[in-house]
Amino acid sequence: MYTVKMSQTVTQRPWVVIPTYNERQNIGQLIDGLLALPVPNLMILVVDDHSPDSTGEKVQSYKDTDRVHLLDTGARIGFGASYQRGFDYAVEHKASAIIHMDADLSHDPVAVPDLIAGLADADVVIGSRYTNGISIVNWPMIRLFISLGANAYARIVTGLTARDTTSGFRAWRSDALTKTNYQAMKVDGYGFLIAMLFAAHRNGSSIAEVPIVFTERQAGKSKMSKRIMFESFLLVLKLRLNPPARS
Ligand SMILES: Nc1nc2c(ncn2[C@@H]2O[C@H](COP(=O)(O)OP(=O)(O)OP(=O)(O)O)[C@@H](O)[C@H]2O)c(=O)[nH]1
Ligand SMILES: [Mg+2]
Repeated sequence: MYTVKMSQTVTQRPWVVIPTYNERQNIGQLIDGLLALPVPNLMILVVDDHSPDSTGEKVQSYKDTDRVHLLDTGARIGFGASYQRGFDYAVEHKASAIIHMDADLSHDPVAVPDLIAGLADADVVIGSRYTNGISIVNWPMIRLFISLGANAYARIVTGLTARDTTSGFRAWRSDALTKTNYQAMKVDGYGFLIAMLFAAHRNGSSIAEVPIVFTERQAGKSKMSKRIMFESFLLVLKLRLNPPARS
């Protein structure tokens, strides 16, 4: 049973951080879904890499609600660097918890309260595609094999026990997030997500998983490249050989 005091502290000021590049077709539906949640104090930060499709302008159309913030990075700084900027922003705004998720509606906002509730018992909660069998809608078989293989590889090499080490849908207690020293990580894409989880594991943060249903994007284009996948493969080896110092 959750202790009321603990969950109240964490739920006081949660921020959702969403990196975007050309997500104009998706971002409105995502923001609407988040604003409709029974979490009235949930704050939303979109970190947009100055998308040419004017994703930023779409976010700005929500300026009447002070719950939606836009951080325009001014150029394509990348997924990992956008998260670094976004986390800094949320921490500066005294976030009690930080949730991060993709903009392409693969991550259903309806799961956000479950992730936040999980923080009563854990420092990090992963929205996991692989804790309840396999909960993925509309993925080609090859994509599933690559994801399962990447997860098995990351677990074996790093010693992480989570089933879904590359999920981009997670909730963090602010102190656990800060303790990862995420600013120092110089990796992009899935590698950034694995590095953060590994740092949390090394710091002794408790990591839990709650099942989510992941749905393949319907609109817009994927930005994750083979280069990013290869970099992530190398990063996992580097983490094993040269782990970050414990804090
Ligand atoms: N700010 C910023 N966001 C990015 C960048 N690349 C990807 N994103 C965002 O990161 C999230 C995940 O990217 P996706 O392209 O959906 O990657 P993915 O989910 O691994 O791949 P798919 O399943 O094929 O869509 C989305 O919200 C993207 O808009 C980038 O260079 N900068
Ligand atoms: Mg996606």
